Amino acid sequence: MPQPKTRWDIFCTVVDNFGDIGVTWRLARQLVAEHALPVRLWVDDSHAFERICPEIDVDLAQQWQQGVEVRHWPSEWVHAEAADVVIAAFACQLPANYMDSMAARETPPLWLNLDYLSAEDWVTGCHGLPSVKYKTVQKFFFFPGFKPGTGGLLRERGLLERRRQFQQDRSAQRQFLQGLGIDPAPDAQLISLFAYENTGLASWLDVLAGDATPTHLLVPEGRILGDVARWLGVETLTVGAIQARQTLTVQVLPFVRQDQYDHLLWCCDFNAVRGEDSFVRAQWAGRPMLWHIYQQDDDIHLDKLDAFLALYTKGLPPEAAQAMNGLWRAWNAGQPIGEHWLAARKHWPPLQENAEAWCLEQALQADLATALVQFYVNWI
Ligand code: TRH
Repeated sequence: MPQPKTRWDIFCTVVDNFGDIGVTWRLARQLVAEHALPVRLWVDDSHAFERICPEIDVDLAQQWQQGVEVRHWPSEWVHAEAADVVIAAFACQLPANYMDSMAARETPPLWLNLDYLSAEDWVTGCHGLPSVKYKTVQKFFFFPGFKPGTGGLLRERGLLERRRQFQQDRSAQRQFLQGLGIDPAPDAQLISLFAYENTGLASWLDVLAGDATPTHLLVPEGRILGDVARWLGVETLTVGAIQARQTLTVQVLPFVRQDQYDHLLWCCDFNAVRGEDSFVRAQWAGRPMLWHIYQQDDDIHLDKLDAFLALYTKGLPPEAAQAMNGLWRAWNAGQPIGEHWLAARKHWPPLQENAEAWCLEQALQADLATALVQFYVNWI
């Protein structure tokens, strides 16, 4: 293991939404809490950060949050001495002066590009390869992933034990939900819905509303709310709104801290998630899920979707795998998913077992923070 004083800098530009800051904030906290490393997290957009960490003072250039030194990444860079390990998240461009300060060090730092998560085969071959060089400083690719030979997934120590304990404790779940003002009917299925705009939503809500089993749908405020409001036939939906149609109750939730969001996922029977970080957290929840992938140019995200589906459904009986594939593909094409939902419901027990088995299989890999620390140890 490295010297305790090995200093780490993580750079994050918020491109859009919350995934960039969501991933880097989680990683920074884990490096501090579990590896006792001094970590600076440089973020260019404190307002996005504030949504998932309300303690952030958006006016401060420097502050400490949960042991992490949080630094505002200004457009006019001020000098900062380069750390021993430098992580550029999602290929963000480091300030030119900082790169010079990396090159000016007696021993060059380990410079890593923390890439996007993908289940595609090529990731294993590219993980850990050298990338560009700046003067004496070599950059390396670091790929998170689902297979041995990748950098793994972010997973805090003891996460699955905590999750299982919580899922076995009905009163803890009730208390948590009540804290968010959620009071579902005892026989209702709980579903969380965090997604981008999606024209396929209405057909799902139609089916849920007409179902014999009541559903309590929890929708954190965000991009899908417009589609929900349209289906409900209301002008707007704000935090706290509760609307019922037949057997479906829809409730709009505020954005909560990351660990609260985890607990929400752990409470739900089914989680619709998106992007990268909530997608991973739903896997650790061990419950059936639906992924709204982040759209990329030329539909290259569809290859990523298929690559993940192939891995995730490999342990399912063929009909259940087919139902899952149909549901996920239709959702990501913005097509009606009502029929696909009903098809998936027919295979609920295997889908539940698969969600837990997948989670356990993924937990066999080293977590991403530990893999990063190990990468550094091997490198020196
Ligand atoms: O917000 P996302 O769509 O993020 C991203 C970005 O678009 C990014 O540019 C892109 O590269 C990436 O997706 C693939 O979805 P994601 O990744 O799930 O991030 C959401 C974060 O917000 C995650 O850390 C969980 C957190 N969150 C909360 O903390 N509280 C909440 O209430 C909710 C709903 C989410």
